[in-house]
Amino acid sequence: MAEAVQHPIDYESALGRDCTTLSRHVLQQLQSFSADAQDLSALMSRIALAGKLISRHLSRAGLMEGVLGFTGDVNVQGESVKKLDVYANDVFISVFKQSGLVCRLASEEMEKPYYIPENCPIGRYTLLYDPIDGSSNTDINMSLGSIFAIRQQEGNDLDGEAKDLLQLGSKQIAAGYILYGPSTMLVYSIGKGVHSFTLDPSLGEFILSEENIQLPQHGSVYSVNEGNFWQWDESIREYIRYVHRTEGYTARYSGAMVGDIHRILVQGGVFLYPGTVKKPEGKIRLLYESAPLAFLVEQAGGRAITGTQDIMDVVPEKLHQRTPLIIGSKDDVALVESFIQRHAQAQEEKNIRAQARIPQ
Ligand code: AFP
Repeated sequence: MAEAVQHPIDYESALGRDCTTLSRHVLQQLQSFSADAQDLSALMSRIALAGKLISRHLSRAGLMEGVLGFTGDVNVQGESVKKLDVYANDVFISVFKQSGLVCRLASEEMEKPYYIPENCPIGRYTLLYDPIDGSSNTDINMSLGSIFAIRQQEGNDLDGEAKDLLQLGSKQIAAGYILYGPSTMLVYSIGKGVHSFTLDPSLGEFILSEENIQLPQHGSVYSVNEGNFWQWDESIREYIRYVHRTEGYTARYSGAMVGDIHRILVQGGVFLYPGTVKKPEGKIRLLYESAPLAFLVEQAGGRAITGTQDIMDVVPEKLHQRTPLIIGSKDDVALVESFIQRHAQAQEEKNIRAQARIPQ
């Protein structure tokens, strides 16, 4: 009888991989144990803890009373608040209590920034976050996300207006998202590439899955809510007509941007949420949705624009500001942009002719 072939197990690399936790990864990237590096590692660990708590809650949501559905309140954006929005918002606040790290948090669910007074004498950071991205998916057991960004707090914000947050996306120290899908993943960047981690429930740890993710230059996916077609600018409608009649494009839209962006990060393509007649600035919030995702996607070699400007160059005027968003593979974003530019140019020529009374 033939002897069974022995496959040597490479314990060293298997263990190395299993042991690369998020906090260790941050320190490895910074190649330092300085106070700043320790802070960043601790910040990411707390965000990971929030992700684990929310993930656990979501996985049991259908088994518990009073977890799903609406609270009956309307948030600062005029949207009906879901019970899971409130839960997830509070989770992020609680994990930073007595951390000495984050003095202030700002989220979609809170009109004004939330202060944790005991942290403020030494807490140098602000956490901006969307606790549950894709709320409409909560009651149907579909993928959801959380989006986060960390910025340095500048000054003591004596008037409580958080004006120091009204700055460029390049002021973000770290950004990322947590995807609650078939498995829970955390994807982050501290400005040194984009890295993904998967929650191992048996260990209760996020373990490194992929380092230095590179977004393909082009992908077949376009991700947009086509129900808004007649509310878009003609340039966006022209782009969509183009992908409809061109071979090689396919539509994917989940209702939770984090899931759609994750697909694009891995496989390439473009996500769009343009302005509409009802919402000329679109739906996506700049400080805790567009800017963190733009930071991440640019770090992975992609692009993010409003249509006329890079998202990272937009200076916010207010905390809950919205922006149109076109984000993803460089070539695909450039294609959408070319439709916008061509349309703007044609419009300009038309105006000049009209002013000069030249027949159209
Ligand atoms: P919420 O975070 O308020 O649930 O909004 C989710 C979101 O901003 C984004 O994740 C989705 O892609 C988009 O809204 C879906 O909105 P539409 O239903 O208007 O397409």
